[in-house]
Amino acid sequence: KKRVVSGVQPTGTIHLGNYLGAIKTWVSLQDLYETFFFVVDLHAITLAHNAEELARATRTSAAIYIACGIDPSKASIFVQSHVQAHSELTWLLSCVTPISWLNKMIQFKEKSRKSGEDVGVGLLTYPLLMASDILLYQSDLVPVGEDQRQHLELTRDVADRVNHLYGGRKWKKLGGRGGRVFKVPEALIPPTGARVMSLTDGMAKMSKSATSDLSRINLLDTPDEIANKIKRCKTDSVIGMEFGNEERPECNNLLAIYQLVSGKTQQEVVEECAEMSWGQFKPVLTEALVMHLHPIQEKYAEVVADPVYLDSILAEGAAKANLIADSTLQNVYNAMGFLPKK
Ligand code: AQP
Repeated sequence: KKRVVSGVQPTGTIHLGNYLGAIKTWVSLQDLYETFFFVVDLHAITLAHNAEELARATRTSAAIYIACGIDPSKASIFVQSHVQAHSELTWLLSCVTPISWLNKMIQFKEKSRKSGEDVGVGLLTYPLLMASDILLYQSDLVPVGEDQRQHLELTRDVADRVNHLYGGRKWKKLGGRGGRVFKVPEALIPPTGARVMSLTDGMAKMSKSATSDLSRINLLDTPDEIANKIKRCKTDSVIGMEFGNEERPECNNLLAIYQLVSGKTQQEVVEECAEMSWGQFKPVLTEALVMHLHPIQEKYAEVVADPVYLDSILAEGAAKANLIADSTLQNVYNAMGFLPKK
C-alpha cells in the first residue's frame, strides 16, 4: 500500500482552512492508503509559544482529528515529539541543505518580517523538520493546502540531494543495501478548499495567527459564534453570488466554503445562489456550516471526555510510527557513513 503522511500544528485552534485544505482530505485517504496523521508540536515552537498551553492544544488537535473522522483503527495518529527520529533527521538534513534554499521560502520571509529581530533559527529551518516528517515514512503522498506547496518542493529537492550524495553504489560500498535513501514524495492538493481565505479579507488566507478571531471559523466555534462571524464578514455591494470573479474574492471564497460544507456540486450551488443577495446567502451559509460542524463537535466532546482512550490511541500510533521512522533513520546514518551502534 502507498503511504500518506500529514499534520497540523497545535497553535491556536484548528480552523476551517486546516480542515478543508487538509484534514477533510485525510478522511477520504485512510481507506485507500497506509496513513500517518500527527500533531506537529515541534513546529509549534518556531514562534514564541505558551508552555502552559502546548500540551493541552496538542491533545485538542488529536481529539479534533478523531472527531473529523480519522479512524484510529485505520490510521496511525500520534504526536510528533513522541517520535524522536523527527528531530534527529532534521539535524542530518540541515547539514546537507544549502542555506540559500531555505532563505527563499515565502513563509519564512513573511513570518520573519512579522517577528522582527527576535526571529529564531527554527523558523528558518522549519521546512527541514517538515521534510523529516515526510521522508522518515518513505511517504508517497502528502495532502496539504496550497500554502505548503513550496515546502513540499523543498522536501523533494532535499530527498533528491541525499539520494544523489549518499545513495546508490556509495551506500552499497559501506555495506548498505544501496539504491535510494528516500522515496521522493508528491503533494496532494485538493481542487477546492486548497486555499480558504479570511472572512475579513478575501485576499489573505484564513490563518491561526491572524490577530482577529473574526477572520476565521474555528472547528469548535458555537453556532452563535459562527452566525456572528458570518454576519460580520466582509462583503461587497453586488447582488447575486458568483464563483471565479477576481474582483469579488470574498464572494468566491464564501461560495467555495458553502459548496464544501453543504456537499453540493459547484453547479448546484450556482443554480441555488446566483440570484441571492448577501442578506439571503449569509443565513444559508451559516446553517450549512453549523450543520456540518455539529457532528464533529459532538464527537469531539465524546473523545475529550475519555482521556485514557485518547492517550492509548496516541501511544499506539507513536509505537507504529517509531518502528518505521527508526528504520529509515538508521539507513540514513549508514548511508552517510556513521559508525553503526553495536
Ligand atoms: N487557509 C487555508 N486554506 C487551506 N488550507 C490551509 N492550511 C492552512 N491554512 C489553510 C493547511 O492546513 C495544514 C496545516 O497547516 P499548519 O498547521 O502547518 O499551519 P499553517 O499552514 O502555518 O497555517 P495556519 O494553520 O493558518 O497557521 P499560521 O497562522 O501559522 O499560518 C496544512 O496542510 C496547510 O496547507
